[in-house]
Amino acid sequence: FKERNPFITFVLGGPGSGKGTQCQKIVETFGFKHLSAGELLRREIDSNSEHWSQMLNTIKEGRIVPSEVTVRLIQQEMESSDSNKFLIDGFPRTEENRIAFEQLDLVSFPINLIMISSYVKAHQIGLEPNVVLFFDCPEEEMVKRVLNRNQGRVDDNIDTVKKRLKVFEILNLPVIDYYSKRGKLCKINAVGTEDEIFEKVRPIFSACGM
Ligand code: UP5
Ligand code: MG
Repeated sequence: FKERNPFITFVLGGPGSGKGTQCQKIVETFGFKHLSAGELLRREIDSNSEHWSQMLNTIKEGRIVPSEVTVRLIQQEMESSDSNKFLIDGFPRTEENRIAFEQLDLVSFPINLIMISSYVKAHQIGLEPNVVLFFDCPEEEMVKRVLNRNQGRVDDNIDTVKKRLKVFEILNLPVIDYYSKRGKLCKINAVGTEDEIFEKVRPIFSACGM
């Protein structure tokens, strides 16, 4: 049973700090299932799902979509994956997000999440991450990267980037602080080439026996 423990990594950092880029490398090297909360929300908007226009507005304003929406999407992805190693990229953004995830009701889930549920019960804990990565990047570098990206994201413009940075500082830094106090935070200097940064990421997972 222990062998099947889910290994959950939260990947945090400001807009353009390189979360998605490093997640891809982690997937290639360590074979995790990558779940980008922002990607899941963008997909939801593109499929014209319920409340898509409100979600689009929220993202354009750099604000945070209600926890129940994001948690449901993450939950569905975990549910339909047969992996037990998850990289959750860009989530939790707020203390409220964090608590909503920790309190996930897993009882109604099919087999692989029932495993998580029994693990949670057996260890009398909430659904907590094993590791939290934080890509620490100076603001001017993040702005430069986002504005250079050119992939047509509605939030990649200077006005929205400024708002995203503010929301990151006010709402996400407390989450990062929380995990730092719990000894789960791996803070990585996100300046350098993609490969240089990955060489700081690699030992974290190697040390976990991945
Ligand atoms: N790049 C990457 N690494 C580089 C390096 N070392 N040197 C030079 N360039 C580098 O990288 C950004 C760009 O920089 C790319 O062009 C890359 O090639 C280059 P990327 O890896 O994409 O950075 P990332 O941190 O993933 O940036 P992203 O813009 O995706 O971060 P955000 O956190 O802003 O975006 P996300 O998609 O997570 O969220 C978008 C919005 O969705 C949020 O603002 C919010 O409105 C909403 N949201 C919620 O409401 N709730 C959630 O839980 C999640 C999102
Ligand atoms: Mg991203």
